Amino acid sequence: MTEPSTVNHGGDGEGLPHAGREPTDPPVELPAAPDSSVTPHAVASFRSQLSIGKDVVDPSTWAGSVPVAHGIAPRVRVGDSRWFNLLWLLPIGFVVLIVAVAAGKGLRDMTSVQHFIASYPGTVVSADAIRHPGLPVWVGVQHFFNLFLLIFIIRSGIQILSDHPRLYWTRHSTPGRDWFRIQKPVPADPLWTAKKDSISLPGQVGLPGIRHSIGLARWWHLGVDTLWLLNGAVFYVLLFTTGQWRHVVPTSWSVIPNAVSVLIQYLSLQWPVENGWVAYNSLQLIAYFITIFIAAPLALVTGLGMSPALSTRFKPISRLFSIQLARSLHFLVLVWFLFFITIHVALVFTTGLLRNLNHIYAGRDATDWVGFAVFAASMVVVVVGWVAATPFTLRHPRVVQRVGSALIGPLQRLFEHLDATPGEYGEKDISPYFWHNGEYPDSPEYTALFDGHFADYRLRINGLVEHPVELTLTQLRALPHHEQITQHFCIQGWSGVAKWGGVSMQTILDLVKPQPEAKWVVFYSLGDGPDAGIYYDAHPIEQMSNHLSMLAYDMNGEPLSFGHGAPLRLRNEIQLGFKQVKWIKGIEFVGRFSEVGGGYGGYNQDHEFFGYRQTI
Ligand SMILES: Nc1nc2c(c(=O)[nH]1)N[C@H]1C(S)=C(S)[C@@H](COP(=O)(O)O)O[C@H]1N2
Ligand SMILES: [Mo]
Repeated sequence: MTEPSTVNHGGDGEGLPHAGREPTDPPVELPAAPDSSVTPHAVASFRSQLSIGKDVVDPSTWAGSVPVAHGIAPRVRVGDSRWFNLLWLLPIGFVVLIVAVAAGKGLRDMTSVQHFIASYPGTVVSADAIRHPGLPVWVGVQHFFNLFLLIFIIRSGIQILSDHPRLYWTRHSTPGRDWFRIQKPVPADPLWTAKKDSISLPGQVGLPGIRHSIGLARWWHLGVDTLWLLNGAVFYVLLFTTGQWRHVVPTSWSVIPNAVSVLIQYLSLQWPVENGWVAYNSLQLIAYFITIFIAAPLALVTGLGMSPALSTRFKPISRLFSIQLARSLHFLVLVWFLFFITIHVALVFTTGLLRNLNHIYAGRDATDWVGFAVFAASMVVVVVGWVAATPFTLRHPRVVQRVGSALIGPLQRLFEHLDATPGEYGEKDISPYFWHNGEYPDSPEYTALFDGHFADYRLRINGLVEHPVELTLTQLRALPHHEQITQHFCIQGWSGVAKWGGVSMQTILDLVKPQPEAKWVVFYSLGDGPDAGIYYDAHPIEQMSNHLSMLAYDMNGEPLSFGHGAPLRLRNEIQLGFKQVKWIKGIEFVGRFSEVGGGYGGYNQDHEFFGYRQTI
């Protein structure tokens, strides 16, 4: 294992200059900082309670030895509380197919339909297509990268879904209001957590399969996404600069009757004569067009629609296009891709395999085995990549974490500079149900504080500050009150709106006066993480002066409950839920977080390979 204190994970001590208070903000009347007994020793005592994570994943001890938990067959809600098991679609689909074939054959016998097929044979062949037939080799290369990258995107996407195996239409993730689930109904236990709700997947289906491995799955998903989008961008550019777009963009409305004609021909089992080298049949053309120009961009847009930073900054958009709508649509894009891939592969194999493979893999119109040979070689790469991905991830999770972070990190860093203005959500938007998450504190220290109604609670703030302080809850409540109604985005996928009351982090900054060297603010919890060592998380100091960064002691007008973090928790609304440390006991200002804990910027970063910037 690497010695954490010597590792520099990206030099994040060199953060951005500390953004101070905005000159337009009204001055805050602060009581003098109370006399403090906080010593550098107190700081060290927090750090010594952290535990560094491991550098390999052992599925049997993973995430606090979370046991394997299986999901259930996918179900869709019909009406208020009836659930339709989607496995029924297999027999139903089979019957529908037989009926459709019978109908196709019946139609084919009708003279009017025969006339229709004669006038719309199925393919629109333009003069231009005849002049420029064929597929250049770059299409084949990009097609390969596209399919290779999609394997990891799809597998890790399913893994991410299995971490909160339910979908909703509104931002409220209310149990029973899910429209889709691959998990049993939510149990009645009021302290049931989203982590307990997560399910395991077979290691060769999910990536990496084990339960609650979302940190690693997200690096695969977001990291490979950047490569996939790059490949797609190159594809778009080449498509339009070479004229190849004519192969995949319908240019006349006659594609519609032609597509209907193709469908009838397929269903009647007398298939159309294909010449994909010149032009695809209209049904195929429409399917390619939807995949390239609708589904792929929608995958990006719906993906970004789940970002806390973007949603919090662009609230009017996210009001309508909520995280859960985005997430549901993102899932439907996956369904389209799976449907497309199945039909596409089936038809490639049944409509002249060798010729089709020569077209796409060898850029030539022939019926020999050349294209097949290239295809077979590329499939070896695909199979090796597929089989190796999970074992590699479990053996080298830090590599996955670093490479993923290198690929998507710059974009996440960019979104960190979005401050969000308060407002937009009102009392009526508050969610009827707000999931619990994380590991509850059970130490004697916490229990004693809780039993004493937190009379003995002290928030210690120290590190690189001019005025280290120790604050009681009464003193915290005496500070200027800040309230915000905001949406919480858990990394696992659920969301909820709540009203938080407490102290703005700007007030805390004004009170303790960070030294110029302070770049990161570390929040320590009274609770442990699932393995060992206390839960903590580091935030860039400039985000602490954002409008929606605060310490909350109230939730929805009541003192914070045990489950939601009593007596004090963090809110930094441009970041995901796991960064909102609950049951806070201390705040330390540091120059770089590589010296804290395992050195990756938080408990989940050290132990479960999350990233320290999680704006998406
Ligand atoms: N101390 C501590 N804070 C924590 C966690 C935890 O396990 N321990 N879980 C985090 C996660 S993953 C989420 S989504 C939110 C959940 O907050 P809630 O239970 O109030 O919904 O708390 C965060 N803060
Ligand atoms: Mo979370």
